[in-house]
Formats: sequence, C-alpha cells, structure tokens
Amino acid sequence: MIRIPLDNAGGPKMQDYHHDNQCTWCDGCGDYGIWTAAKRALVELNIAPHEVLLCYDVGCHGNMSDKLLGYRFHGLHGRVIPFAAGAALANRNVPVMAFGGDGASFSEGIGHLVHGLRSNYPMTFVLHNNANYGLTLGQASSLTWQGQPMNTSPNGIPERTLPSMDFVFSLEPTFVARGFSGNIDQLTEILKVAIKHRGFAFVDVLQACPTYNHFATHDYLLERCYDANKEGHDPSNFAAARKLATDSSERIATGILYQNENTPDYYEQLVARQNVKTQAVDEVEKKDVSAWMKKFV
Ligand SMILES: Cc1ncc(C[n+]2csc(CCOP(=O)(O)OP(=O)(O)O)c2C)c(N)n1
Repeated sequence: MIRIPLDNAGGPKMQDYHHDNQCTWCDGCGDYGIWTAAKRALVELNIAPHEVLLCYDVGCHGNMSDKLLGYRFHGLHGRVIPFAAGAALANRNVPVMAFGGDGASFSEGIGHLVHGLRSNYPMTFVLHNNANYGLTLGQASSLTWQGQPMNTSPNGIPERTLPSMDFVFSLEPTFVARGFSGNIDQLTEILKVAIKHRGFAFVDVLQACPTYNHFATHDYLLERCYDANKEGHDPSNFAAARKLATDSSERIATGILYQNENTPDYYEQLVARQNVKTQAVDEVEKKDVSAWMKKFV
C-alpha cells in the first residue's frame, strides 16, 4: 500500500522520484524495500527530487542511483561518506543521503565511517546490510557470519564477524537506527527522523539477499525483528541502546535505537563559519592566482 499524506497534496509525489530504467536487482532483493522507503520518506517530508542529494558507491545498492531521481552522485566503492559529507558541508540547504553496502562500509570504507561518526557530519548514512559483497557475486564481507560457506570461501572464512553495532557505538554516535527491508512502513518512519537529524545519522538496514545470503534470509529476519520503540525503548538512553543493538542472539531490535539532538554537527563547530550567512557554494568564484603561482616557478 502506498501511503501519501493528504497534507502534501501540492508537494512531491512518489512518481516524481521514479525513473523508467530497468532494475538490475534480483527478485526478492531487499533493495526494493529500501528504495521504496527512501522514496516515501522524501515524499512525506515534502522534499522534491531537486531539493535532495542522493550519494551512492559501487554495489548492488548503488544501482538505486538509476532508479531514484534526485541530484545523484555515484562514486567509488567505499568512498560514499567523504563525498557526501563534502557536499553536505558545502550547502546546508540540501539534505544529503548516502547509501553504502556492508562490504564497502566495513572494509574498504571503514575509515570513512569512523570519521563520519566522530565528526558528526550533517548527513544520513543508510547501510544496505545484506551481509555479503553482492554485486561481485557473493563473497564474504566482514559482516558475513563466521564459517558461513560463500562463493569464494566454500569452507567459510576464519575471521570473526565484525561486531558492527558495538563498533558504531564505540564511536559515540549521535543517531543509530536499525530497520529491516521487509518492513517498509517502519523504515520510512526511521528515515524521516534520520533525514532531519542534526548530525550523522547511521541507519543499519538488515536486508534480504535471496541469491547469496542463505543465512539471514527474509524469513529469518521477519521472525526475529521487533520494534523496540513500541516495546518502550527510550532512544535517549545510550547504554540501553547499545545493549539492544548489540544483542541480537534471540530477537533483533529495530527502530530508533539512539538519538541525541544536543550535540552540534561538524559545521556548527567550525569557528570560521560562525555567523557566516552564505553557504560555501555561494562563495565559489574565479580568482586569478597567477601572481601566487610565480612564487613556485
Ligand atoms: C576499492 C575497491 N574494492 C573492490 C571493488 C570491487 N567491488 C565492486 S562492487 C563490490 C561488492 C559490493 O559489495 P557491498 O559493498 O557489500 O554492496 P552490495 O553489492 O552488497 O550492495 C566489490 C568488491 C572496487 N570496485 N573497488
């Protein structure tokens, strides 16, 4: 069911974000759910495609850049956070969403994730967590369960699974949420809050990958995921949030796990930008640097 609020009758519609490009995702891929929730969240926040920047890196998830309109940047594998952060700091009037896979974000791009979290850049980061490297045909990522047979490691990999949520919480995040690609209603609500967050919003989305992930399947997630907010979890309680996020042995807590709107974002802490009315992009101008260059020749 597509649910568009009546009060945005004159605002953007779901179809405004639609592109006719054919989807390359497999049938049953969780990316369909994330795509729909992202579209719905933007529409329900009355954000039109020309008012948002959507950033992607290489991966199955990155192919969403062909399917979801908006200003889009599709960059290198694992590098989505730096270029999205740069854009978010250059123009604070445009909300920035970055989408990354678990392979890229917890291996090639893990350094960027560290600095995204500690810097509290004003942006939303959506982790497409299918627990494997999907686009390159199902290699084990650092979030694949240890010992799980995968395409290039039929005996499983010896490394321990990276405790991603414990790692994220160790960096004192200001916003952590977890969604499930099979619960589009809840994910829409999570993304709406994340997009409005003051700093770096980390949204872990557990997603089905029917082709390569035969362990945390759609049914497995459906059975275990529950809405922690509906069960009374208070997102201002850091210790409780960390405990809920990291203990998924029996049931998997989803929803807004931690939210702190009191910490200034990176830009707000830049002394040089205080009381500056313009955006950095407004200040771009051509300068003649030939006199300075002469010093180097
Ligand atoms: C630095 C770098 N490392 C590896 C690759 C090859 N590569 C491209 S996509 C991809 C898999 C992406 O997996 P993930 O980030 O988990 O996203 P998914 O496809 O599962 O959505 C890999 C390994 C690359 N392009 N660049």
